[in-house]
Amino acid sequence: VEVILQPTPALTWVSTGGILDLYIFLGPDPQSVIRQYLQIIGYPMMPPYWSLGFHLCRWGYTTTNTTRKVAQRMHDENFPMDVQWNDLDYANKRRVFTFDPWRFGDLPEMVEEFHKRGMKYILILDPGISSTSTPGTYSPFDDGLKRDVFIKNATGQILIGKVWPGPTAFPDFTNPDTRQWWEDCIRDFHSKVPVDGLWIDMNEPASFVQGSVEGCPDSDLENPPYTPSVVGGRLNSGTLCMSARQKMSFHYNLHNLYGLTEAYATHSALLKIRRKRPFVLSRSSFPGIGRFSGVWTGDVRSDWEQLRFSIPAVLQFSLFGVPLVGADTCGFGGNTTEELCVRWMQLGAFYPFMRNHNDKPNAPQEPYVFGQRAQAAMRSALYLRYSLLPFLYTLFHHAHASAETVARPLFMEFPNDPNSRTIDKQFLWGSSLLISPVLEQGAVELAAYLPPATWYMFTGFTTLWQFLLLPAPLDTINVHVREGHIIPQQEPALTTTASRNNPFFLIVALSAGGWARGDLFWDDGESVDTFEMQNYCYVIFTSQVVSNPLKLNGALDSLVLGGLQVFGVPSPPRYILANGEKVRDFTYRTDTKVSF
Ligand code: MIG
Repeated sequence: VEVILQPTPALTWVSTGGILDLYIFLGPDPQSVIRQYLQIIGYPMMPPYWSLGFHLCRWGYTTTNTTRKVAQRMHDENFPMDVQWNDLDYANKRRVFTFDPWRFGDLPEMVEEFHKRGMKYILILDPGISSTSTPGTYSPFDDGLKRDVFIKNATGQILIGKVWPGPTAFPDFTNPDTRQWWEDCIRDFHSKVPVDGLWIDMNEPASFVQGSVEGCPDSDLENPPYTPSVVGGRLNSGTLCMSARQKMSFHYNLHNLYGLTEAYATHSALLKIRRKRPFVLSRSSFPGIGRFSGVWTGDVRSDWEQLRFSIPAVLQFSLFGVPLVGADTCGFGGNTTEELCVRWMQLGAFYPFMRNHNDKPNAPQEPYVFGQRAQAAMRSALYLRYSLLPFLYTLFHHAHASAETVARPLFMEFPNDPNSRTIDKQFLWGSSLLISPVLEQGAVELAAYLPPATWYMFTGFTTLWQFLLLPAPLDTINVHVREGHIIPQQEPALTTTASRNNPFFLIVALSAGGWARGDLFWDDGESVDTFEMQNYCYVIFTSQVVSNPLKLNGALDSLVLGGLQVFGVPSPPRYILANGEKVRDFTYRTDTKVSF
């Protein structure tokens, strides 16, 4: 079905037949619509805590030593980073489940080194399995043949397309035998290279030839009575023949499910092999994929327009039940500029998933390649993100448990405010943090909108509901806290492995009535189903009382509250008590009404 949104406003539906089920979610409010939708397609998975840290990748880290040096430079220059990635460079002749014996011969050792330093490692998997290696030398194909896991063409032979390794067969993930074979391939590889997650690319599925190396038969499935305006003009352009056969049906019926079925197989495999919360990142997506995977927005260009478009892209995936989403910071295609990269790292610090990734021919864009001023701006954006990770993680818990959104459009939170409806240059984290990034080249101030509430800057200064100009020099991303909310933070560190042991801090943003509320979900960050198995802590903070933990399983042991700031205290407090004792060490500022 093709659905076209008309300006009238109206929807045009074009279908060439089949059964059409329509679901209508009545809300009444936007958050309820999303929950009703996710009740059908599934609530999102809980991501591992480390996956909310910073990820660094590029196509073109051509050896283990180059890759090591990148991570080392990040560390030496004090940039927080949890995960080092490799693109196709690692693979032997670009074949998945192998690694290049010369350039990546010590890949297993490199991964162990990262692990020792509290970091994680991820690499790319393409679905295409090379079909032209000498028999007996590439077991994913040999074994796949034996187990009959590949998609067939209309006459029943294995369909061969072309991707990075040359001619390739495509696993049929609708076949349970394929999922078992895929798990075995991942298990075997993981026993040598203990990856922490997998990046599944090219899973539209993409192919460099039309349909197959032999083309496609002339049939109704390849040439239906109506073809929507797809890239290349034909349904089989840049992908497989529509008449290809999968276990469940023709590829025509399953094409859009390829990424979803691969994400499901990859998630299940990682779960069985690692027995920890899986991390999968997929390029192709379909409703329901948020149960298994995060998504990135593909090959964005390094330009200001794509920076701007990334906000609606991220917000849409929030609505689709894929809260773990982001665009490649600084842009993937083409050379970035220092200013663009700073602004993109600042915005990226508020993507739920934050990865800097770059295409092979381009100038480098790791934070440390830029001038000191740009580096300082990126470093502070990363530290800000890391300090807010307990809050972000708690939002992910609410997404997982109650279908709330993490990155949230303003209209969801302020459905009755007409101004909020059209805003796509700002967004919220949950209901309480408003992010107003710079999206224009050369800008040092920003026309922003504050929806109906009192908003606090991190300095404690307040602003009210209005359109306004915010100062935004290169080192600044504007973030406001909404009155009535308490934000849990933690002292940042260079990895989440380290930051998770640091003291917590609270920002208490009082409402005019003098109240505020917030919460913290905390667990070991990587065990499976901690919420479902009641293996977590949940603390509610209110402006009057920090509650005893509602649920306590030991994960909070040895964690300390290092301090708190209260915004909006109308007059200087006479004294402050902590556990019944007077606190000596506090200050009050008359200008900002901040007490800490
Ligand atoms: O045809 O693996 O979107 O992130 O770096 C390009 C190489 C294949 C596309 C992905 C991009 C990745 C690249 N891949």
